[in-house]
Amino acid sequence: MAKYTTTTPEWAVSGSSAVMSGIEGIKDTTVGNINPDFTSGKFKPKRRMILSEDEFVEGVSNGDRMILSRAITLIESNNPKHFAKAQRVLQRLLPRTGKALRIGITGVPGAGKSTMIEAFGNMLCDNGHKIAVLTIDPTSSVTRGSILGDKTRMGTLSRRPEAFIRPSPAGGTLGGVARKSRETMLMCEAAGYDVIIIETVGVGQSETTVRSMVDFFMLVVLTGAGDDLQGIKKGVMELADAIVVNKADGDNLMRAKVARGEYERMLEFIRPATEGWPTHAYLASALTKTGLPELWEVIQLFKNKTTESGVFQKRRDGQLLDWMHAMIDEHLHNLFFGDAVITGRMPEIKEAVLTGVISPTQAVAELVKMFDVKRAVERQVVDIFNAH
Ligand SMILES: Nc1nc2c(ncn2[C@@H]2O[C@H](COP(=O)(O)OP(=O)(O)OP(=O)(O)O)[C@@H](O)[C@H]2O)c(=O)[nH]1
Ligand SMILES: [Mg+2]
Repeated sequence: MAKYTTTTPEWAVSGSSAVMSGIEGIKDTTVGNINPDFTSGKFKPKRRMILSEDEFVEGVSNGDRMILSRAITLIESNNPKHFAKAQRVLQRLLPRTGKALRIGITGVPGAGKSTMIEAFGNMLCDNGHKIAVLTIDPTSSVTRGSILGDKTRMGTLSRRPEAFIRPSPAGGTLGGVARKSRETMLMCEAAGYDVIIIETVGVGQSETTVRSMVDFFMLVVLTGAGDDLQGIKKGVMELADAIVVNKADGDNLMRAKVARGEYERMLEFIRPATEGWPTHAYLASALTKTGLPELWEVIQLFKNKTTESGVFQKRRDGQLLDWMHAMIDEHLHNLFFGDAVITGRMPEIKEAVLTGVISPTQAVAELVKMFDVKRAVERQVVDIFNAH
């Protein structure tokens, strides 16, 4: 055991605080005072800097959490080289994906989503499942904060070997975040996680994005009649397969029951999000863990019913094609607006539209023509170059 000793340096004013000695045996690693274990080769850093494509594929397939983490980092990287490598790895892992149940959770900040995921996740792990928890928060540019926040809120879950928690990728457009999260989800599936939970705070468009990635989507709400209910956007209720009135515990239980009834009445006027599955409101408490086994039963029933009717697979197929279309849209958008000819001519064209010289329709036609011509010329140049 290292022993602390305290001394008072000679320059210190008498009576001032003492200085604690270092811990014996530990040296800092600033230049000139390198831990001898490093130089003697006794201590080797565990992580190799670069993993090969094969190592990624093998590591993820074997459920190696460290390699899975690094594969996700590769997916999140904005470096084109990393992008290409991540895509090759993902391509090879695709046959191992698609087997998990994908659950989305949304709700206002403080509704208790993270606490619920922690309780729910622990329950599922106890039942032999492997859970991956992802968060999507396109508004947050400081993900470090949310990592810490969620890891403490999901403290017990994050320490379990059967659970893997990964916060939202940093910054970027919602489109970029969506691609990264989708591919992260696939990586987790390839690593053997059989339940994927995606949390998003219900702001802006992120809940629509999560809905487009998951099989089952639930909205976590709080009690409070009248005014509070008005605050929930009807649009979000239309996306939900279940509404969970959380914090149905203690003094709040009665109010939660009332709120549940009100949600049930509202749901009568809303078209269910999933064909053949009536959306209902349920009571739960992430704190006392009541209602959670019942919620899992509801999700299982949903899965069985929609699998039988074919709606489950139909939704997944639709999601894949929508994803492809969204990426085509984004790609073409970037190609067009990033084109030097277009950016060069844009101010002039905008001015012409604003002064009524040309109509917006004409403006589009001209811009697209310029774009086409430029690309045709570029192709010709490449052909001529290749011919010589
Ligand atoms: N009484 C009670 N309190 C709860 C329950 N679930 C969560 N809380 C409390 O509500 C607060 C917010 O919970 P979080 O799980 O962080 O909520 P969240 O929806 O993830 O919040 P954001 O991630 O900020 O959007 C915490 O102080 C929790 O302790 C519950 O079932 N009952
Ligand atoms: Mg949270």
